[in-house]
Amino acid sequence: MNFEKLLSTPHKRFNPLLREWVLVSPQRTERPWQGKIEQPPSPPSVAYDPNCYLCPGNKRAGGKQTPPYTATYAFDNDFPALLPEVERLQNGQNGLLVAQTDRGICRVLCFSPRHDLTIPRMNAKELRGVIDAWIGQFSSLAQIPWVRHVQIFENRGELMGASNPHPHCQIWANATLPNLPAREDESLRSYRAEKHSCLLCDYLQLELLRSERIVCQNDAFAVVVPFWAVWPFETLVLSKRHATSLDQLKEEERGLLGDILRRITIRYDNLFETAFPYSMGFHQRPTDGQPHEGWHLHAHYFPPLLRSATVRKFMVGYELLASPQRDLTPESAAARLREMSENHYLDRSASGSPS
Ligand code: H2U
Ligand code: ZN
Repeated sequence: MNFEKLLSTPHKRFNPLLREWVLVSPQRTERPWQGKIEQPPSPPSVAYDPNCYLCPGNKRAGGKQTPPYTATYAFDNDFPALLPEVERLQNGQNGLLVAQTDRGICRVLCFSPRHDLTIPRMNAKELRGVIDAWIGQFSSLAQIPWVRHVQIFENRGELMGASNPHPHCQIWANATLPNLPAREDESLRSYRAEKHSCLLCDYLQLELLRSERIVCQNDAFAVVVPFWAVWPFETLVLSKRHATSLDQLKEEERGLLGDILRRITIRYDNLFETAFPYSMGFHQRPTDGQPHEGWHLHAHYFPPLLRSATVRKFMVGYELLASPQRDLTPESAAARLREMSENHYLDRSASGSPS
């Protein structure tokens, strides 16, 4: 295929993980914008906020007390979406009114006691603390016999619906495989059955060879704007070694995961010199007791911003009714992110050079 020509011609790209198409319209990037302008987010400037539910020593919204924690802090969500004990109910009238109860555990993990310390501004030790907490949460939840899936995710910024500016993520564990991991599971399994290799290992090799969509990498991880990206600056973080879940990462790889997450989030913040909003999360093997050797650990970043800190992409119209669509090509997005500095803009001196 002539990939060069794709960069100026409307076309569809196939997402092999979700087995769906995205429409790419590169000829449309100059389209004028007279629509919604968002307020740029103002990053929290205080290390401790007496009114924050998640700061150490404060009272939470539900009335519980947050202890004076000094590193990471995980607690059961005071307003959980799922409950561990529910009556088993199932309904399937005519295959049309289908419902069933699901049980689950929802937790919140504060990344640090500091109200203003986001992932891109953490040092290696602080990042390692977050990664160890993720691994600890994943491992302990995975051991619960009825837990079949553990989802770790971070909503960063008001634009993504985060309800609190204190850096944190959520962890939802439940008894059934949710929609998107289930679709990825099917794709990874059928690729393995057909080709006797791993879809994401093979994909990463192609991307490393071509390099046009690689944003950054280290010895253990690579960040790529996927060929089939939907969001303007969407990225995929892939482990270079075939590991099925975070708990399989070796000592050195855990440090390198912190390094790669810091580097991609600094690039994101630098892109529009703002606390770049996103939803991110890890996809890992199901936790039903089977080995799931075909699974390949990865993280998705889905940021909504399009052309500045104040203009976002809306998933509306054609996207809601027909198919996802993008104007900026994944290759241009990768090039933009690649040219960003890995010194955070807030750490630069007034002269503009890194401090
Ligand atoms: P988000 O910012 O991603 O919405 O996550 C914050 C979560 O923290 C949210 O699910 C919980 C909310 O229910 N929370 C508590 O459990 N206790 C509180 O005191 C505040 C927020
Ligand atoms: Zn706080």
